[in-house]
Amino acid sequence: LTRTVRVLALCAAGLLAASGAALAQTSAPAASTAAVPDAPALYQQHCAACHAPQRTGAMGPALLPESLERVRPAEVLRVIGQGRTATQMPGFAGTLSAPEIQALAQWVRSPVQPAPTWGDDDIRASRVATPAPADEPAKPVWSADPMNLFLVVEGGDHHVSLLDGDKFEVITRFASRYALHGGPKFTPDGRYVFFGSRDGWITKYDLWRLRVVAEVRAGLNMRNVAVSGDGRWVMAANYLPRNAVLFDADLNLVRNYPATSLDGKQASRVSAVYDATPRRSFVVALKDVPELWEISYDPAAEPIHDGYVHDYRMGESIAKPGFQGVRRTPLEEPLDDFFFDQTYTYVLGATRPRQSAQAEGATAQVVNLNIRRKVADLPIAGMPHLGSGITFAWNGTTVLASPNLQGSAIDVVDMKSWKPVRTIATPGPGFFMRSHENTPFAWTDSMMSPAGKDTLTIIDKRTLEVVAKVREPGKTLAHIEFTKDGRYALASVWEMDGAVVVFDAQTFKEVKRLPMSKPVGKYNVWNKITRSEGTSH
Ligand code: DHE
Repeated sequence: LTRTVRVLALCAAGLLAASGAALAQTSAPAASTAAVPDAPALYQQHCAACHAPQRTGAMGPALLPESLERVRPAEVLRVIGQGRTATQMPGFAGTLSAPEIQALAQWVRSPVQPAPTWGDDDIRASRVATPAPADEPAKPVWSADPMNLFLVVEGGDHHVSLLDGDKFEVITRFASRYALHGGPKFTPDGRYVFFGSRDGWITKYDLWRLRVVAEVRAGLNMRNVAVSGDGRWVMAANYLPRNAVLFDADLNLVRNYPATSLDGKQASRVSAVYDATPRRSFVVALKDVPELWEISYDPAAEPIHDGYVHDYRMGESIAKPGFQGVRRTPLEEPLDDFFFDQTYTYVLGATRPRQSAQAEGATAQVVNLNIRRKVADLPIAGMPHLGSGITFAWNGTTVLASPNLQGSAIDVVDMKSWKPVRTIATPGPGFFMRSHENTPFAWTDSMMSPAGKDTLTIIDKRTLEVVAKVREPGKTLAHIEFTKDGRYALASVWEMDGAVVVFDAQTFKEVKRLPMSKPVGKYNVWNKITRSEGTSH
């Protein structure tokens, strides 16, 4: 776990990079002779103008313990002292003494007192919308296959590139909110996309007109967003505040769901929310409370009151919670990262080791959403990254293949018996795995390992054997996504001066390379909206 955390911290380095932010400079250097630097006063004097008085972020990113969790202390010191190039975050080494910088770096990791809040009024006040003029034609301003577009999230300088997936050319590149995380989510027609940032911003972007349509800040520290299969609803999962928030498709607040246990006594961070289109619901995992939530957006679903209530009219195996009501599935252990089978009956979830527990290893579990209980334990050692898993047909059954954040392996599990069928060795722990219906191969990275981070391992889905490796020596090579037809696999050179590399999915040869600034992820419109079995949804 320590190594995992260290690598994640490396990935996240630069949280202080204030995109578009300028820290307030004062003309007089603060006294460097003070015995104990007054960090709160220094913060208000030098940082509050951009990062907000309560450190919740404004033009600059939030500086809360939750936001800084994944940034190394040395990096915080470096950014305060030297600033960040290509942003408006200046260096303070000439203004503040070393002990003052040290004190500030330490203090921004302490909880804000009183704890910052982000209520319904804050959410509503943060919303900005720029709808399309009524006389503007509703058609793309570019010529390309609208179903074979890729969005590439470039974490290096917080931009997004829109890529023509046939010509592999950039159609446009635009600035994003600071530190997007999780996959952008598309409306079912592929026209609009919603991005979520770690600081809680949701951005709705019109891919046809190449414009931001609306933005809202859903929370102070967010995990991800989901868009309903009918394109009418957007839900955000937050760590801070501890809630899930429902919006309409124009990002107007609809309902705020505090993530509390049924008795109201325990509040939980929300790990993630996903859309379950065939069920017409959102499924929400709570990190600290052993419950899995399902919230229906089916207008035909009658409202029920919250709780562990069975609908006796339909028997126990009811699938539909009431419209916008919370149906809770009680669990033994909270779920973190999770994944659905292709029918959306089962949730396969990983349980992260508790911080207090001594490397007991993660367990993974299978929950049947219809009967609303756990039906199996998945015997996977290490830390399976189920959210990045894929499914495919093998040997008369359907299997799940999942990367493992701790083990140097891909775990393959039979989805009928829920038994492991193979452990495929890789050069190191990996984060992402991808395939496509039209290719016999699955690709995975080993980006969590210093030795294997430059290698993609290609596995034959028919034999479950490794058939090839693709390398980018000394660099991090990770995160794959296929074109609409499955003919090409696009991978990221995850460096500041990185690239998206296009590989022929049959020969594994490079066919094109597009320079990008740390392209953390890429997302194909068609594969996402059709819920391809080879990619995340
Ligand atoms: Fe992610 C997706 C959780 C760290 C890059 N990551 C997700 C999702 C979850 C998740 C639940 C699915 C959301 C979705 O797509 O809607 N990620 C976590 C963690 O719990 C973890 C391990 C620690 C944390 O503090 O968040 C974590 N993630 C990272 C990183 O360090 C990565 C590598 C770099 C970064 O930018 O933060 C990272 N996560 C990603 C990416 C996706 C993602 C690129 C989307 C993958 C996709 O193809 O759909």
